[in-house]
Amino acid sequence: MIEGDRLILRDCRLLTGEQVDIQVEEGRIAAIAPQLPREAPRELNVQGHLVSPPLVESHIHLDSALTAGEPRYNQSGTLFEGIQIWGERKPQLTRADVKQRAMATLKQLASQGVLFVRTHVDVSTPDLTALQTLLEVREAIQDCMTLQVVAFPQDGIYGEVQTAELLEEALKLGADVVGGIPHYELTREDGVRSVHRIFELAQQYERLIDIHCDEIDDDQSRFLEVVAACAIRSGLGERVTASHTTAFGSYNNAYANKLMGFLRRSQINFVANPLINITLQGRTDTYPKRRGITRVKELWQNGLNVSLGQDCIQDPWYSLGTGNMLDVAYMALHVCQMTGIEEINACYDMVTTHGAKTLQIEDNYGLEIGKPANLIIWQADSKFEVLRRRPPVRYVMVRGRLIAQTQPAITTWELEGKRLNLEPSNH
Ligand code: 17E
Ligand code: FE2
Repeated sequence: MIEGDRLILRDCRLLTGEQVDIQVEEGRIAAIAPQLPREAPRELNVQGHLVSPPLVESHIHLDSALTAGEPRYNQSGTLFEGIQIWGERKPQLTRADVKQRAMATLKQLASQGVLFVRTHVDVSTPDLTALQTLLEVREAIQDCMTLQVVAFPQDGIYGEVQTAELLEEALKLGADVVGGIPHYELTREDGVRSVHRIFELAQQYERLIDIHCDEIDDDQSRFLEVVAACAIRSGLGERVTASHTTAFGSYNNAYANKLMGFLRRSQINFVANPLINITLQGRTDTYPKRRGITRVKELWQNGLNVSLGQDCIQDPWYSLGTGNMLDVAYMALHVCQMTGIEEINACYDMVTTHGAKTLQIEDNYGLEIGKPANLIIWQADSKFEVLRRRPPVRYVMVRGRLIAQTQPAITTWELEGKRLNLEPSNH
């Protein structure tokens, strides 16, 4: 175990390709330069591997994680059956249950290099058990991970009488972000009203906004324009995030092109969740079948900030998931056809720096002098190679402390009696 006070990481490869040493003092990055003089008591030889800022999970639901099959599995594979099953599981939530599953999921994430997480937590409940638990978890893990809690009314702000109040109560209790789900409000008018209410609350309590927006294949689901308009008028801009926005993939191009201009003006962030939405969406299509993902490539080409999330790990919406952000980036790369080299590199950015921008944590994120020494090390030499091979994260470091390491798999061959040991980096 390497202690946090003083340390030099030797022979690091940065994402820019530069070869440098990195000096850590009292948990912060003190110097980045080629061949720093030997003066730290401890050294870690990185052997030319890639040193990156940590992965960022910008959209997950920790309250429902690890509940797949409880009380039953999702047979239709739709968002709506998922909401129904979750509605059956919700009455069984206790603090101990939520805490155990959230901590287990966070540990999965941290061991794979994710140190910054934004979780949505359902507040459409009779009480705020899950929300209060996640706020406690946020404090309990703060020395290791940064957790942002979104107060998320899964059944709509106006679906039941008490939810609007519970949403506000969640903010009073300390939720970091106001959430919403306008496409699931009972009427279009309620959806519009819910977006206005979310902006009102965000301004009153000085919180960020992250709305589940237009997560449906309906080309008439158009709450994104309402979110953009509110972001422009309020000036909240980059403090606002639109999650999912899968209907954007179904809009006609005439409307989509007009909207893109408004989105550029708004400067809001986008989160796509390709693993989930490639399975949830398109369920009412026969063939041709839609891909159920927002216009990630075009948003990125228009200079808008797009990050990626897992959304689910083993829950009523998605029974798979291992906490690996590279699975998410890899799926995005394929489904959005981002196969050009710059596009592949951008998919890596979407689970790192772009996620940090969505979370508005850039002041504490990145490999820069003075910032906390939070970093991960890949046995690979470029973003491209990380995504092509998807190796495990070799080292995870928090404020100069090594908190997790994973040994690479070694393949052993037996060929005509000779043993060959192949380095996994040769694959
Ligand atoms: N709730 C929702 O509205 N949409 C989702 N994709 C999940 C939960 C996972
Ligand atoms: Fe979600």
